[in-house]
Amino acid sequence: MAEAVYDAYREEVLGRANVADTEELVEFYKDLESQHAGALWTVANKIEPWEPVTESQPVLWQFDRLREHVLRALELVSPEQAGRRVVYLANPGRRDVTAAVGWLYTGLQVMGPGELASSHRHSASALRFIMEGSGAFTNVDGHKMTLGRNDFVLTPNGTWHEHGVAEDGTVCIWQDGLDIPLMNALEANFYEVHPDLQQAVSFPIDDSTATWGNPALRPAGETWSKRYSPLLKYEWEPTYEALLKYARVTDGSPYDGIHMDYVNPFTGGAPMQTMGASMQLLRPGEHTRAHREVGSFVYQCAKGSGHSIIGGRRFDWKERDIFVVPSWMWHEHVNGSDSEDACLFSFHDLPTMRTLGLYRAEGLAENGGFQPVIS
Ligand code: GTQ
Repeated sequence: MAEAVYDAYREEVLGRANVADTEELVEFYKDLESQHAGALWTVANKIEPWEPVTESQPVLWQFDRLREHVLRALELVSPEQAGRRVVYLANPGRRDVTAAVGWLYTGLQVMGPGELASSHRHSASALRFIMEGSGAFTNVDGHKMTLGRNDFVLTPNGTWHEHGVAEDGTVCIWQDGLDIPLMNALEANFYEVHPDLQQAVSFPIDDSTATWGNPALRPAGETWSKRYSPLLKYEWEPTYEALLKYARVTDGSPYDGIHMDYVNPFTGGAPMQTMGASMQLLRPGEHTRAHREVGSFVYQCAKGSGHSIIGGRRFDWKERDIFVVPSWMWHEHVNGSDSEDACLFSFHDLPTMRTLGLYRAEGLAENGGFQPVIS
């Protein structure tokens, strides 16, 4: 049955709104409108869809096309002028908000040697994934961290944070991920500038990773009561090593290959309340099966190359490219190389979905689990 015919059938047979316009009804709708009111049955099917409907489109941003524009921002504005010198990624289906997908924001931040951005805090939670350059650092509530390639870093909501690059460093670019659109949708977003512009460094450099970032070892007697992870920086080398070790003993997920979540080491749960992140390894030639999930995903290729089929469309990616998967959209990943592994970093809003009891996932049953490719 064609989809439109099936929808009409479901509406009639399954008791969805199905009221034809008459002159009298149109008059009635106008009268209601003048009272800032409306008849539910005119909008019911739209506001209560059978399943999640996304306005976001699957999109891929090629880094080698964006990079020159990001570097141009370095010449055009200072961090003092801009606050944060960032080129954000805008989903073409979401002109109403600054969102990359769903209620998630992402952008590419660039800073040069000796530059400093002032300290602030906000209701939005933030994370970073380091793309290139050396000497970058961030200070989160007095915990100063050095940032290396493919490191994953947290800036939980409510924490003071600022970024910079050491005098002897190079131009650095990293990806920012924030739940700004979600905070604004909830009308819950506050923003504050630190009174000192630069906060003090109150702990030894990289103390959070030294304390909490050791595999399966928890510092004896240390406790933690905040709602986010005490580990603020997850370094690339141990992450990649963990994936390689796990790959030796598992077939992995049929949908995601060798797939590991960044967790709060104190609870084993999500690192922040609203957003989580993962790193996955696709073995040479691996082609995962299609599945879909309630939740929005922003991916960055951290290593290798391949393609993903998202909503029936093919997106080819290589290192540093960024792409998004909207909620409840079929997606599958392919490592295009026969000899090299490929790694995809991703962040998502699954902690929000899980907290609210909304998370669901399903695998594609038809066609051996692979989508027909439209384009
Ligand atoms: O570094 O705090 O890309 O507040 C957008 C908003 C980065 C940040 C962004 C922000 C930040």
